[in-house]
This record gives sequence, C-alpha cells and structure tokens, in this order.
Amino acid sequence: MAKPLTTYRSCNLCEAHCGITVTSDPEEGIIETIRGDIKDPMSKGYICPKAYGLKGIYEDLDRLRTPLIRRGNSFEEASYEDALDLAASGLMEVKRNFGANAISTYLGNPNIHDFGSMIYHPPLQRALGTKWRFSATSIDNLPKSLSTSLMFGTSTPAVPDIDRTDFFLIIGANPIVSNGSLVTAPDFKRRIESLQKRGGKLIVIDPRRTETADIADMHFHIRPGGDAFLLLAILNTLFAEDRINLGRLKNHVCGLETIENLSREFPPDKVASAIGLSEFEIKDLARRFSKARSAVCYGRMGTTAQRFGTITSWLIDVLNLVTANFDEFGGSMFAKTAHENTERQRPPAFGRWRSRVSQLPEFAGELPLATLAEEIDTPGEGRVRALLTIAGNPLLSAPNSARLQEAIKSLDFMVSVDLYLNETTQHANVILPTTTSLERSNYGFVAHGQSTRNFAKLCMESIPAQDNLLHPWQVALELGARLRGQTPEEIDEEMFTQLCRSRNIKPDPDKTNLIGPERHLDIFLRSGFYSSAEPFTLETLKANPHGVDLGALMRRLPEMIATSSAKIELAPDILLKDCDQLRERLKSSSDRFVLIGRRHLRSNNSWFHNIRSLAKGPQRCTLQVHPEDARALKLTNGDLAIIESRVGKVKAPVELTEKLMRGVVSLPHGYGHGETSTKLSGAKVFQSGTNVNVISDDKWRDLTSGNAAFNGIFVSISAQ
Ligand SMILES: Nc1nc2c(c(=O)[nH]1)N[C@H]1C(S)=C(S)[C@@H](COP(=O)(O)OP(=O)(O)OC[C@H]3O[C@@H](n4cnc5c(=O)[nH]c(N)nc54)[C@H](O)[C@@H]3O)O[C@H]1N2
Ligand SMILES: Nc1nc2c(c(=O)[nH]1)N[C@H]1C(S)=C(S)[C@@H](COP(=O)(O)OP(=O)(O)OC[C@H]3O[C@@H](n4cnc5c(=O)[nH]c(N)nc54)[C@H](O)[C@@H]3O)O[C@H]1N2
Ligand code: SF4
Ligand SMILES: [Mo]
Repeated sequence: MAKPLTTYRSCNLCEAHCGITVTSDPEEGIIETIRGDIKDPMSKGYICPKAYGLKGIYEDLDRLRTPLIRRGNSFEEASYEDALDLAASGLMEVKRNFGANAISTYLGNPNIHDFGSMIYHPPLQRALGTKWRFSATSIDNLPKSLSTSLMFGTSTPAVPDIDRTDFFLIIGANPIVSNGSLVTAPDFKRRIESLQKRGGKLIVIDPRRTETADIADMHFHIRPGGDAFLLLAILNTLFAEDRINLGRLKNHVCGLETIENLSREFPPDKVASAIGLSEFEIKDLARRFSKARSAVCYGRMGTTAQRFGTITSWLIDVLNLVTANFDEFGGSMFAKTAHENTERQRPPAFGRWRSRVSQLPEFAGELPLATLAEEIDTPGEGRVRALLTIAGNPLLSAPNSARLQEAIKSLDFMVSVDLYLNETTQHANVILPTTTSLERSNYGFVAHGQSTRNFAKLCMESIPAQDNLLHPWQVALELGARLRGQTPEEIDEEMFTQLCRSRNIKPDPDKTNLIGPERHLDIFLRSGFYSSAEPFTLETLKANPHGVDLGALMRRLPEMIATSSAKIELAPDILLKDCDQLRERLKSSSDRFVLIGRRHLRSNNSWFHNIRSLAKGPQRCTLQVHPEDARALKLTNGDLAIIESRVGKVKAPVELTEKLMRGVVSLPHGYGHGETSTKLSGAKVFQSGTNVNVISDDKWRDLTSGNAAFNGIFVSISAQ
C-alpha cells in the first residue's frame, strides 16, 4: 500500500480558514482523514463540523465530473474541449449580435476563498469585454465596503481586535454559528471565553437571542433595521456627556461637528420605543462603551443586509473612532498582509455609472445583484441576454428569486461553472465543473486581509485532480483564451509580465513556464510588506506548512488614509443625504411582521445540503415565531404557515421559540431543493425546505449601495 500523504492547509469553506491536517492516498484517490491542525497558529486545532464536509464534497457522487451540454430539456456529458468551445462561441454570438454589455457575469461566494479564482477572473471579465458584473458582495457586505471606502479610501474593512479587547459590542452577527464574517478569527468561542476570563464583556444586539447572545454578558433585542437609530442615540449620549475622544487620530479626522449635529436629532428617548431598547439601556451602553479600557463595535449581516446598511456600517466605525478605539489595540484595526505592498490603495470608485433600469450605482465596477432580474427582463436597448455564473447559486441566494428564475429562463445563452447541477446551473446551456478545494493549492487573499493576527499560509493540494477535472483558474483561463483567440499560456504570460512590472520585480527565468496562480502569488509576496529585510516568497510559505504568524495587528493610520481630503471622513455627504430616510422612518410605524434570516452550524449558504453527515436530522428550514405571536395567528409548532411579501408567497413549518423578539419571524436561506431537474439527491431528501428568497423583495434594498436587504422585510403570516 502506498504511504499516505499528509498535507496541512486551511479549510476554505468560510472566512475562519481553520488549519486542517489532511491525510490521503493519492494513488487510490482517497481522502482518509481531516483533522484540526494544532500547529496552525490561528486556529490551534479548532475546526467546526463542516471541515469534514470537504471530504464529503470530494466524494459526493452527485458532484459533476464531466462538463454538461444542454440538448433540449436534458444534458449530455461532453469533453472540456467541446464544452469550452461551445461556451465561448455562444457568448461570442451574443456579443456579436448585441454588444459585449449584453453579457453579464455573476461570481458567487466561494470565489473569494480561492486564490486561483481571485487572480484569473479579472482577465476573463476583460476578455468578455462587458462592464456588467455582479457578485455575492452585493447580497452580503457591500454596505461595509462602501462605508469604509467613503471614510478611509480603502474598501477592506477594519476588524475587531478580539484577542485584546475589553468590551466587544456585536451588532447583527452570530459568529458562534457563522464562525465570523469580515473577520478571520477561527474558534470564536475560545476567543470570547478568553475575553470574559480577562474581565472583558460581550454585548450582543440582535432581534433573536442567538447562540452568540446565549454566551454574552448582555443581549438586547432590537427591531430589525433599528441599529442606525441605536448608534446615533449612543453618539448623542457621548456628545451630551462630553465623552468624545478622538485620541491619536484627532488631527486626521474631519466632520465631527456634523456628526454631533446629526446625533442631536436622535436622542435616546426619541428612538427608544421604535427600536425596542429603553432610554436607560441606550445610555448605559454608551457609558460602558466609552469607559472600557478598550472597546470595539462590530456588525455583520444584520447590519449590512438591511435598509440602512451603509449608514449603519458607517456609524459603527464612527462610534469606534470617537471613543479612540479605531486603529488601537483592542479596538478596530486593519490587518497587514504579506501580499500587499502599499499603505495607500487606490480608493474604489462609486457611482461612476448606473444600472439601466433602477439606476443603481456601481461600486468598484460592480452592480447590485438585486437589479439583475430586471436588467434581463426589461425590454430595450442594453438588455442583458447572456449570463456566466461562476461558483454561485443566485436562484437560491438573490432576492426575488422567482422573478430571477423567469428572467434566467429567457436568456439567449447561459454558462455556469459549478460543482453541481443545481437550482441555478440547471438553466445553463453549458456547465463546466471544476476540482474541489482539496485538489488544489490555495492562499487566503481575503482571509489574510481581515485576519485578527497578521498571517500568511500556502495550502498545497491534498490529492491530485480527480477525473482530469480542471481547476477554477484553468477553466477561467481556457474560456478567456477562446474568447480572445490566444492560448492560455499567452494570457498567463501577459498577466505575469504586467504584474511584475506593476510590482517592480524582475521575473525569475526558472519560473517562466510555471503557469498558474502560485507564480503570481510569489511576485505578490516578493514585493510585499514583509519582504523588505529579507525575501518573503513562496518558498518561505512552503517551508512553513502550518502558516507564518506575522504578529499581532499594528497601527496603520494615518498612513493608510486614501480619501481625497487625506482625512478620515467622519461625515461623508452621500451618507448624510440618505439620513433623510432615517428621519422619515422614525415617523412611520407598522404593526406588520418583519422577516429576518438565520444560519445553521452544519450548513453553508445553499450548497451543503447534499452531504448526508452534515444535512441529516430535523428540518432546519422552519419559520421561527414567538409563542405569543403564534397564539394570535392561531399557529402552533409544526403547523404549515403561509408567509407572504410584496413579491411572493412561501410555506414553511412553524417552530415556536421565545428567542425571537415579538413581531419578528425568522426563516433561513439556502433551501428550496425540491426541483426535479437538479442532481442533488441528498438535499432533496435531507433538507429540501423552501426558498426564502422567493419572498425577499428585490426593491427592499440598502438605500445607499443597493445591497439586498434580506432583513426587515414586511410579511403577512397566516395558517395554511
Ligand atoms: N435570504 C437570504 N439570502 C442570502 C443571505 C441571507 O442571509 N439571507 N446571505 C447572502 C450571502 S452572505 C451570501 S455570501 C450569498 C451566497 O450566494 P451564492 O454565492 O450565490 O450562493 P452559494 O450558496 O454560496 O453557492 C455557491 C456555489 O458555488 C459552488 N461551488 C462551491 N465550491 C466550488 C468550487 O470550488 N468551484 C466551483 N466552480 N463552484 C463551487 C456551489 O456548488 C454553489 O453552487 O447568499 C446570500 N443570500
Ligand atoms: N454555519 C454557517 N456559517 C456561515 C454561513 C452559513 O451559511 N452557515 N455563511 C457564511 C457567510 S456567506 C456569511 S456572509 C457569514 C455571515 O455571518 P453572520 O453575519 O455572523 O451570520 P448571520 O447568521 O447572518 O447573522 C446575522 C445576525 O443578524 C441578526 N439580524 C437580522 N436583522 C437584524 C437587524 O436589523 N439588526 C440587528 N442588530 N441584527 C439583525 C440575525 O438575527 C442574525 O443573528 O456567515 C458565514 N458562515
Ligand atoms: S469554521 Fe468550519 S467551515 Fe469555517 S473554516 Fe473552520 S472548519 Fe471550515
Ligand atoms: Mo456571505
């Protein structure tokens, strides 16, 4: 028997990027074990149950191992050669007939956890020549990226310095289940326990008493969408009680007076009843936050996927700034990666152009996904007629998915790059599968950029590519080559030469033939921050398979500020303008139910329900309702409820729980696997569920950025 191969890598299923030790039999193509890597300096052996799912995905018989080409209503297996040729010619035909902008791309969430995709998708987009680009960013963190870029001139948000803070205020995040988002901090629970052991406090603001709230020192229910009011009332208290302290950054900040004036309009007694916290609770929170030796406020999906997403994201950073907790130990800090080489990034553009139908602004060249359906189904010049989806399942993840489904069905041509024949890819003309993550190397461009310690790690493949599957970067390169009439090698060489030039590095002549992302990463590292004293290269990472700990987070301001004023903008005009809607909202009231989402520890958006070990057990796609609300609705545990919004209607079994705030109901996303033409035999049996995004309203968006507002949607509920 061949000797098993042991590799150390990071699980890339979520942002925690826990270190794992994988043993495999490469000759037999068998993954033997996956365990937590105790030598990984970030995760120290911690993994969640999903890590083992990497093996499940690798072994899954439903997973696609050959490309598929549509013939009428069914698919035929095809060679990569034929499938790629057809994909390219179909896209080119749309381009010839209607122009490049008739093609749109959608990049799903897993792309940000794969360095090959990060490096090779931009040239593919250029090869298509279209400016229509969508991604999971605009159903997720776009508001935070936008507020950060308006305030600091960089789109990478600062992260909570969890391991050194004394007061951790979490708004609208549930890291005990999600394992952290916009922050890479594996084993959140251990970090919270250490915080509490050193006398620190965890406070959670959430309409549901979540798993994170359960271990917190205090939890406050809040009306969905109430966070901006809470933050303004906290700021109001800080100003009124003379608790403002800009600390070290005093001379690098502008707009403080504007914030003071704005917060004056929102005193605690005025917002209390609308948001569900008392005046005393708001003032007490403000005092505790300002008195703590160090404190940090951190928000996630509950603060971004809502109506006031960008405003809330902005006010969170304002709170950290005006209490001298920004860019300070134990506060909110920026990571410093091994692949970056410049303090000042070019600020991402916003609103240079707008979408055709709803006039939504682009951000960094991308449009909000909430507008994709109308861009396809609204007739007229400039209509989207072809779609390329890459590692995304928008028919389960985008708002108003029933409309999107009809729109997608009407496309002239569609290509999907994915592991599965799923709810979205079933509509494609061509499906191009790829390897799974254990079969390829990786580096956490995104994870390292939001890490709670500066860190770098290279993951080498744990097993060779099964069935000659191509890696995602190879698919991107092959497709791009066909679109441009070049060879993959030529495109790669052009990209490489350009990278070397921009990073001022002389390419190593020995490495000229090594096509692929590692060669590019080597240049990023060689020219990166940690290469100044001695070279920090791919070899450095290879010699340290558990990862390289580059130390605790360091102060990076004022050097990083890249706004046009060269100051931190406490009160950007764009955001002040949208505050008018806040004022309006405070005047209005509604007694309708509002919908929020939730996540499950053994799940990952839409694509883990096919793995038996993770998906078996009770139905998770239930409508959580407070027992008192249920009584009024004449519903009880297990009843089927009809949930209806402006755009649609779904049914789900009721689960009574006192964890929810009254008037709020919760239904998770990523379900609705009942369709017959998909190849997800496990998901259909284990966790079929219903697709909540049928009732997510595509017009219910974050005011400023157009990000989908999955939370706070008004719904009516009735018994079936
Ligand atoms: N109602 C509601 N909707 C939501 C959310 C919510 O909270 N509530 N959350 C939103 C958020 S935060 C996100 S990030 C989005 C996610 O939205 P999407 O990214 O559109 O959806 P995922 O379910 O993550 O789908 C990922 C797809 O990538 C494929 N895939 C996985 N690995 C690979 C690979 O290595 N190669 C290739 N080619 N394909 C791969 C999977 O098979 C799957 O089809 O959903 C959003 N939708
Ligand atoms: N197990 C698991 N882990 C995951 C994922 C998964 O599907 N499963 N998905 C991954 C992805 S793509 C992401 S983006 C992250 C998300 O990571 P998180 O944001 O930490 O996870 P969510 O469960 O979406 O948490 C959002 C919280 O906001 C609350 N909320 C809703 N509306 C409001 C509001 O208006 N105000 C306030 N204050 N709170 C509100 C919800 O009740 C919920 O507890 O998780 C990642 N990790
Ligand atoms: S928390 Fe779980 S899914 Fe996320 S990286 Fe760690 S092991 Fe993987
Ligand atoms: Mo996400």
